[in-house]
Order: sequence, then C-alpha cells, then structure tokens
Amino acid sequence: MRFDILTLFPDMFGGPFDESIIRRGQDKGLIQIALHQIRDYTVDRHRTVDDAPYGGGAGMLMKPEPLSAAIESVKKLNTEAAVLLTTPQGRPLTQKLAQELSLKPGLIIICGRYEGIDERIHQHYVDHEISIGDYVLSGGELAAMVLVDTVTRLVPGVLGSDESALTDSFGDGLLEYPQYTRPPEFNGLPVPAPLLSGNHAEIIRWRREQSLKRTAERRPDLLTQAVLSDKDRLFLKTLGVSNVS
Ligand code: 6GU
Repeated sequence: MRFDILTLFPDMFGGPFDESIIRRGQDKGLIQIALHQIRDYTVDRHRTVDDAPYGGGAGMLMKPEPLSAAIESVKKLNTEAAVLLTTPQGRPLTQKLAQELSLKPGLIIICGRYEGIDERIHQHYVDHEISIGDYVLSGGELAAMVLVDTVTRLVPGVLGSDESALTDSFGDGLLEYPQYTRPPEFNGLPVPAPLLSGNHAEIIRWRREQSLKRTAERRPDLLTQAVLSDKDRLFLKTLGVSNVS
C-alpha cells in the first residue's frame, strides 16, 4: 500500500511514522509513505496557500490552485489511489471503513488546514471525506496519522501472527476482554480464577463473556451491530441486555 500525504506540515509526521509498526511496515516494503509539502506547488513569490472566503467570515481557506497542482502531481506517482480528505465534516472513521480503505490500491490523503478548503477541490478530486471523531483538531495531520496507522495494521504481513488484527477490539464488533500477566496477586487483586485453571474451554468462555459484559456496559451501541451467537444472546440476557443484533 502506497500512501501519499499532502500537508503544510510534513515535519509533524516524523515521530509516528518512524517507530513501531508503521516503521516495520515500511522496512518490510509492505507500505510506502511519501510526504508532500503543498506549499511547494505554489507559483507566486510569497508561496501563498490560503485566502479569505468569498462572502466573508472568520478564518482563511486553502486556495484551490496549489492543492490541485499537488494532487495532479501525486496522482502520477500513485496512479490507482483513492483520494481522501481529512475533515470534521467527513464520514466517521470506523474499523469497517479502515478495512475498506486497506483494499484500495493506494491512498492519497489531503490534510485540511485553516477553516477548510475550497469546495471545488472536494468536487473535483476527493473520493472520501473522513473524520476521526466528534471533536475539533487544529488540522487534518493528526487525523491522517490515525488513518495511516489503522489502515497499515490491516495490510497483510504487517502485523506478526501474535499481533493478529483479528482478535483486536472491533474485529467482531466487541470490545476486548481484560488481560492479566504475572504476578497472580497484585495490590491485593487476584487474577480471575478461570485464567489460572488451565482449562482452555473455560478460558475461552470467560473471555467471551467478559467481552460481552464490557461492551454492554461501555458501548451498548456496538451490540446492535456485533456478530453474536445464540449463546452470546443468552449470556447477555442474564445481564439484562436484550437490545442486540
Ligand atoms: Cl479529520 N480534521 C480536523 N481538523 N478535526 C477533526 C478531524 C479531522 N476529525 C475529527 N476532528
């Protein structure tokens, strides 16, 4: 998967992209990331990337011409890529959307800044507008990093077998069960008995029930979409939960 990122702040990406799983994905040749400074596509002496909105109002917009030139240029490097724009007006990023995006031949990500970008860029170039949550960021760069991280984890071969994305929260639409390591008692709190039982079937059942219980308590909205068995529904019923898939 090739990512091309169009931004006014390429230096923001150094830390996150140079460590851990994203670093390893690049080192293994499974993902490529290229950062592009939008300002490099200006043609005026002041390298102007923003301008005031027609109709007035606070803040500045990103001008269309540098963005257009940047997108046209980057499309030649990532020919089949989908074009994404990070914006609080976008479709909420979910694991399902990340899975869809991980199947694209490549991704071009435009990081919105200022109060937004000229609408004609959306119309002409953007395939998907994506938001990472209902809160305001100073710009789309952090959102782009989140996007690259979550998609990279889904590219085959990036995660080792013991990090499999399948058991992560949201893989089956449920939150993860609680985990424990040694010692068997810490600050007076014991490790739950089923985990020490050595009984594999009992461990599997306990974990499933904990996932269901946590999801019911913390994110009941997820239960209407989760992949549930009859046994899961019976267990949820003992918790007094019936509004499920
Ligand atoms: Cl993608 N951009 C900005 N500026 N703020 C956000 C966002 C994106 N997603 C949530 N808040």
